[in-house]
Amino acid sequence: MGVVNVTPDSFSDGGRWFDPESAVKRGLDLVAEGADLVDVGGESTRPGATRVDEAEELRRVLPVVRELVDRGVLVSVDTTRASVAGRALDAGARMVNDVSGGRADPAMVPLVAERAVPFVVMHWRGQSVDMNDRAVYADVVGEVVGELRESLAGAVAGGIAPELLVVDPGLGFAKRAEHDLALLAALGRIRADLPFPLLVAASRKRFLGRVLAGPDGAPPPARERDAATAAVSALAAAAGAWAVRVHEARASADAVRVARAIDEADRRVGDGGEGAA
Ligand code: PMM
Repeated sequence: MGVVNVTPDSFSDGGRWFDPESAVKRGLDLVAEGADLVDVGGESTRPGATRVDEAEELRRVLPVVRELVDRGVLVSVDTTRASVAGRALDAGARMVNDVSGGRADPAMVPLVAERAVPFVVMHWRGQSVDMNDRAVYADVVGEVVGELRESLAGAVAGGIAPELLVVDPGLGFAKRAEHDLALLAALGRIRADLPFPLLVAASRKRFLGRVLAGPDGAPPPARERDAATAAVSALAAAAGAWAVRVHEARASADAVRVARAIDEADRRVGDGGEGAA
């Protein structure tokens, strides 16, 4: 899943694809680099970000969704607003990626249920403006799994077919670096406890900056975290993730293909085929 943020202020690529033409070009480039799906968002969820209003979010997202769909791209819309999701689906988007997992807008689950499209349910503890204050856990994996289970149950109770749900641990959302790393270490357990396709969105996030920091403790800028992102993509794919959400697609697409080839080789060995003797 390639990311196109049509925002002036995303932490990772803020402002680069803010006009519709460059956003569309970016989406097409991501597909050419190996993305199967392009996620279009018009509201920054960077820690501390304040909300954009609905009209502005629509103004940013709709022309980009429409044009990418016209060019044959499979598009998801990254929004917590049911109204924006609905209009993006009308424009041809095929999936809703809601970082709040249906918690921000009570109209979201009914909308997705009615439209019967895939729905990404991310772990979320509240709006970005003060989410860092909520990064408090005694057992991060257990609490994230438990809270996701509630969101997933809410989605099913609201009429979304379970087979349309995708689950995402929400790296960086009300989480510190050690929380993100613990969640990545537990992808196998998360998959076992929440048997839905798993989306992992580590791309360029703060915890990677922390891991890559030099001796002075200074993290590299977001755009210098793509090799580390591809490393996470390989690990996530090896752990059975359904998709990785990334700002640069080529290295992650390759990483995913290598992980798949290794998995297939492993299955052949397990079947008593090649190498079993
Ligand atoms: N992270 C961002 C935005 N949307 N969607 C999902 N499903 N999971 C995420 O972790 C996620 C997201 C953060 O901002 P970015 O677009 O710059 O990565």
